[in-house]
Amino acid sequence: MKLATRINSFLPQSKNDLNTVFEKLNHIGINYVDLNYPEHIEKFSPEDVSTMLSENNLKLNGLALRFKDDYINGELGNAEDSIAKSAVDLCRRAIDFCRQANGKVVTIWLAHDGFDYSFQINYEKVWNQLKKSFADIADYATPDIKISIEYKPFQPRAYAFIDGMGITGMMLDELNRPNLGVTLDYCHMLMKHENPAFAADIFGKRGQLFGVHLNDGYGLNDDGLMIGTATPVKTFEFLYYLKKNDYDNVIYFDTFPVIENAEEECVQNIKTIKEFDKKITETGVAKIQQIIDQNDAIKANELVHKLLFGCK
Ligand SMILES: [Mn+2]
Repeated sequence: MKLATRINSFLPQSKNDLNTVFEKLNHIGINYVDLNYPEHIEKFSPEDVSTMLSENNLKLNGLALRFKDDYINGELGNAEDSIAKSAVDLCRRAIDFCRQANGKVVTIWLAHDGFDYSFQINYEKVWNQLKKSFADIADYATPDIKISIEYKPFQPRAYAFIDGMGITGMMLDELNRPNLGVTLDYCHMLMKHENPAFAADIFGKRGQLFGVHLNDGYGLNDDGLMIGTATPVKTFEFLYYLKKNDYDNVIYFDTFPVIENAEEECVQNIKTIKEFDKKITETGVAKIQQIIDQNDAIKANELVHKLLFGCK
């Protein structure tokens, strides 16, 4: 399994030293890393990052854009042309850095493209602006870097623009770039009242699933709980579709241990995903599919009994 975890959960408990974080990750069995751009790499060159990672038996999965300060009223879709342009430039610099540091994916979560009030934005204008920007960014990243859109329905904005699987799918469809895909964040999907497995099947089947952020929550908030703790049945179904669709990219634990020790919390996530995976493998993808194909709620619940309680 290709596993990564949230660096910002480790930094405060590691004297804010990236190398100490990498040592800890290697020690507990994490093999991939996603870094925030520019936040995590400000002091480092791409070569520094490559060296630090390889010394700790880690590989760079990629970079995740973090837009701050100037971007609070929108990034790619900002109404000010100069700010929108600088957001695209930041993405281009992230692509350059990612390529030089041997990463594969640049993840874009548009935290501030959205709105808080009625009559606040021109939806069609923002849509066209985002489309043009994503096309530019994906073409700049061609052929070796993937661009992955991470959607979230709200927070920090009351309404995000790229808020769910539907509009993300529209964007991918209209742009039709082979290196443009999606990162599914499990908690974000629960916030949108999506069933995570649904998007995992649709995007997974189309070869558009470039990243997975696994965590758990209660749906009202981006809780970032340990995986499989709040909605284990949905987690089973989600992981089933990853396996069914031969998902071979990184699974990133996007969890927020604050009270907990970050290493212990991550070890628990690793243990949990291995247990889920073992149970799905033992039950069998073909067998599970056979049950789904019967479209029968009672049979589906029998499958849940089997997965959770080990019933025959
Ligand atoms: Mn995430």
